[in-house]
Amino acid sequence: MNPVPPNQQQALVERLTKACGGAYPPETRRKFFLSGPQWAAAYEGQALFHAPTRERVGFEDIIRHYGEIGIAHWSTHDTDIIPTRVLGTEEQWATVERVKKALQENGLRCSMVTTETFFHEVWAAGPAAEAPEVREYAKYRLKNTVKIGHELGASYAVYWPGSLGYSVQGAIEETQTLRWYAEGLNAVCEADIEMARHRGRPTLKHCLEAKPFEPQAEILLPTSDAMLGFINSGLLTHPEMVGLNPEYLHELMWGGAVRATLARALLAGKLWHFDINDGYKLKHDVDIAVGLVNPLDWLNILVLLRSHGYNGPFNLDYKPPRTTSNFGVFSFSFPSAVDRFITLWEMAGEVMEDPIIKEATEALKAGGGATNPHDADAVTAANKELLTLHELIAHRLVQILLGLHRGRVFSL
Ligand code: GLT
Ligand code: MN
Ligand code: MN
Repeated sequence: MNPVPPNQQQALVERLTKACGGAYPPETRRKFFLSGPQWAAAYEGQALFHAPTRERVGFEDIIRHYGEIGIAHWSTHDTDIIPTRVLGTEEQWATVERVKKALQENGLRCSMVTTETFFHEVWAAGPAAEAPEVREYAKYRLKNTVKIGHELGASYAVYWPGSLGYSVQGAIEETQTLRWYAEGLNAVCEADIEMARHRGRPTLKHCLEAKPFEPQAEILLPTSDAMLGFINSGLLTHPEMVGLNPEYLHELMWGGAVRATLARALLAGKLWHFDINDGYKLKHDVDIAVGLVNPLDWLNILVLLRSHGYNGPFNLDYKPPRTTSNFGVFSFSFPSAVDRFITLWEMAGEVMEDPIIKEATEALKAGGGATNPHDADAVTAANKELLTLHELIAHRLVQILLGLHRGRVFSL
């Protein structure tokens, strides 16, 4: 192939994107409770060892692009849109007005707001540091975010306590730090009750997001399960207002089975918000777009969520790779992430209706029939042949994923 000069590269990407096919129209995409984070689209490709590869993009452009793609909701950190030094000032409210206008003009709604409690140097010792002034400042920041959330019509607030931990042992006392962290959450929940009453709106759903490592070396609430324990520890004055925002990759990072994490959150009635992406077990937070690494796992997860009627947001918390250009972020990366999600969602519906999986599942549940329940050998013999259906179900799921159940074959 001849070299492709720079002025022909976008056209090539567009042509190949079209050739890929499988794109849903924006109207279809809008039917899903998908949200596009401000920070995901604004990510410039930088990392500890990486310089940025993309130019800065502001919220007005991002919201416009999301609108064109058909991503119906938008989420943001306070400092994604408002510099730290002007938080709480008139300038903040002027920016909030601009956000409202952009959302309205492009047919989007703000679903979630989150407080940045990890980037600025004020959080060097975390959001629940020893110094009372840091903790007061944290409370102020949380309340201010919720205020912005109400103003923008959001229903969810997310908290990612990635800086709640330590890098050197013994420097902090864990129980004390967790108590202080709970005080921050209590303050924001109590303030939210007042704000909601004042505005005649429901309180926000306050969702904790876990990540097992990064940026602290050791993290006090590293998993969604740890957070469930924390919510029920008795430290929170309003545990009913606090739930979870698990992130797919964050649960995979510690080696967990994400579907099982979600199942535990569902049973606890705390699966309120879900950050969707992909990546690898026991690696750092690579935030790859949904379905690019573990499509079979994703299919299974969506079967679980669909069968339990999960109706919260699916937040596209991934980072377009640093090899993707500014143009590629909106022309290819976001649309293709959304479309893979929709395809997997529809496949999950097909799995739920599949007559083979249905019959196999029912047969397994029916067992082999009456036998002496105190006799291990008799119980084993009663359903021995049925158990082959476990592997058959797994095979059928892969068939559905690969389209083999519709006659797609190779070299037959
Ligand atoms: C940060 C983190 C994400 C969280 C964001 C919410 S911040 O980008 O890596 O997983 O969802 O605060
Ligand atoms: Mn996340
Ligand atoms: Mn992540």
